[in-house]
Amino acid sequence: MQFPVKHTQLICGKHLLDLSRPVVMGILNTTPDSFSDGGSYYEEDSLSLDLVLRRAEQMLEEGAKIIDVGGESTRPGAASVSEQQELDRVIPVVEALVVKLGALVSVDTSTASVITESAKRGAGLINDVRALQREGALVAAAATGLPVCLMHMQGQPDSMQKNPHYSDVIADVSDFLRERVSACRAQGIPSERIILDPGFGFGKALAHNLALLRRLPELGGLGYPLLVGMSRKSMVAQLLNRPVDERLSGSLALAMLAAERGAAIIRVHDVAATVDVLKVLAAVIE
Ligand code: 9MG
Repeated sequence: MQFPVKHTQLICGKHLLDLSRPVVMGILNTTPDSFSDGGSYYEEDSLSLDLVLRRAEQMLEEGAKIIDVGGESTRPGAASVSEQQELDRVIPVVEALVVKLGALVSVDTSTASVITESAKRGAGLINDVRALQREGALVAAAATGLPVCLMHMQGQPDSMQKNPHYSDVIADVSDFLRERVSACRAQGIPSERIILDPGFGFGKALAHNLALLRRLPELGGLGYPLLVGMSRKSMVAQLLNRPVDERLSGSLALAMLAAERGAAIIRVHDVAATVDVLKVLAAVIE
């Protein structure tokens, strides 16, 4: 087995991201209510840029190549967030990470104004769990010239885990991603700027998640780098029956399996441990 060689370098604004080996994207949620790290950077009910910067710096030192900043919790059942709240949470953080740390920042958003304002502040990647389907998002993303990650989700976060159903999960996810690629191409986003993501845990039962992981190489066959996020998610809980703070080993096993099956970007909370796992994998593969 070899790591996939297509699209090995992604131009992310001022950064060149080498994807010839799987890389780690560190998660930085600026929300008070995300399922794992929600509220971690709040002091007396307000977001502390100091705490955010400290955590981002730690993740970069541990080997993260990208920091994914989000201002909306998309965990199952999460409350929606207003556009202004999202802007207020995300934009100062993007600016601080770019200016103070020189980080490659990915913005986890579906909102057109957040896409536009983040790009102006130096973000290098747009990560949209709604695959640029929200009003204005596709046009806004195309105008930035940045790479986009298009993720599959069945339903919406408030209800997506109620009764997920597929006739063939691989075919359904592939068809959706192909359609979103066409929409991006039609809007002028070149294929070299597209990343795909099956959306583990987004409107999927355990069997769907496992099938997607097992057959990840088929999604890689669509011809775009794959991003995956399984870190500490409920699929780990379903497999191991562990609370959220005891899901490290399960998350690492899933990261390793995804990388071995061709994932190019692994989105995680536990950066140092995941970087170690990927080093071991690289040594075995080559
Ligand atoms: C924001 N977010 C939460 N989970 C995610 C996943 O699995 N993939 C991507 N691209 N983003 C995610």
